[in-house]
Amino acid sequence: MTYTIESAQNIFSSTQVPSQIPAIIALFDQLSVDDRLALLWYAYTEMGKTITPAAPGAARLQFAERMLKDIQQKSNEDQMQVMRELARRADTPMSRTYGFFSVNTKLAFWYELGELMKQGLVTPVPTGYQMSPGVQIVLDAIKKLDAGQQITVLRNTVVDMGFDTTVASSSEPRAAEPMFERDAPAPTKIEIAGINEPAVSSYVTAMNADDFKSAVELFTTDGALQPPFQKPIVGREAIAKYMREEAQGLNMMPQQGISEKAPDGSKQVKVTGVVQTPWFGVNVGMNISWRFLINPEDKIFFVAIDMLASPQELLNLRPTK
Ligand code: ECH
Repeated sequence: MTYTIESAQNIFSSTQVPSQIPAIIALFDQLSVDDRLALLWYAYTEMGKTITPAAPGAARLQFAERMLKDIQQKSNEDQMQVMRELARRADTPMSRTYGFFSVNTKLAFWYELGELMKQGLVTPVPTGYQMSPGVQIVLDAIKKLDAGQQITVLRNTVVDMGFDTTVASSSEPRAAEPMFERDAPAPTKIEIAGINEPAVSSYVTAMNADDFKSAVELFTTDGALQPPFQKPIVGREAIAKYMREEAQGLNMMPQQGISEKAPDGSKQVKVTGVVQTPWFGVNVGMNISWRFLINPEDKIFFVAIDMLASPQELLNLRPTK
């Protein structure tokens, strides 16, 4: 059997329940810039009643520090202006700088601004701001999501802000990613009910140890990893770079799975379980699935990571035919 990344993207697709997250982000994108910023402030303060992210620490802020200082020195109106430029992805020096930040630096930047807002040093909403009805609709939709999905919505909106540097010339190098330090060891004993696949258990063990070198060696050289709501990242080098930037400090707790063998010896494996991000630690468990396509030589050709629509979906492990 020959498989392509395109065909691999569709494995177990009949067992997938569409996530509400893209629809909510689409509604969010239709709001005005001021409404978008206000909505994020309301959603974040509302969420803060039950969960708050871990303070990012000085190392993580080194790339954002200059910009945060500049913003603090501005008038309230000018502070709002910078935030509006970020939210509408404008081509301005600050919005470009932000665009080159890694995902975690973007999150750390907003975390810090959020703290300054709580202290009254940066203004969260423009003076005289009137909320449009659309804000309430999106806010209500976000409130209905579980915590794992709520932080995904926040994360995705933060990632989308700033000038889109993928279209910019790459003369400015993307900021290197400072490490997330684990404060507690990740789970080491990996037992997945219904699954006995060395490639899968080795993958989870390596990821939980932040051993990305070993993790990528489990992939074929043309293998791909597809993060939630993203296109596949192809090739070991690109996957390793992505993992160093975005997978540090994750706790992966796969619970159960289903494996189907094809006549050529390749296997399709779907595993469901819970992942914790170092931003929220044990306080937020994200229900996810991994869909693996493993070749006859036990190498990972493709893995897609999907956010599940509900905890019930963890047990949704029907065979594909
Ligand atoms: C304020 C108002 C103005 C506007 C803004 C504000 C601040 C917002 C802030 C938001 C902070 C949000 C945070 C969100 C963190 C989310 C983290 C998530 C992580 C998910 C990771 C997953 C990993 C999956 C993977 C697996 C693999 O096997 C391979 C790798 C990988 C309020 C100021 C904006 C401060 C901190 C959702 C699912 C399992 C694909 C990585």
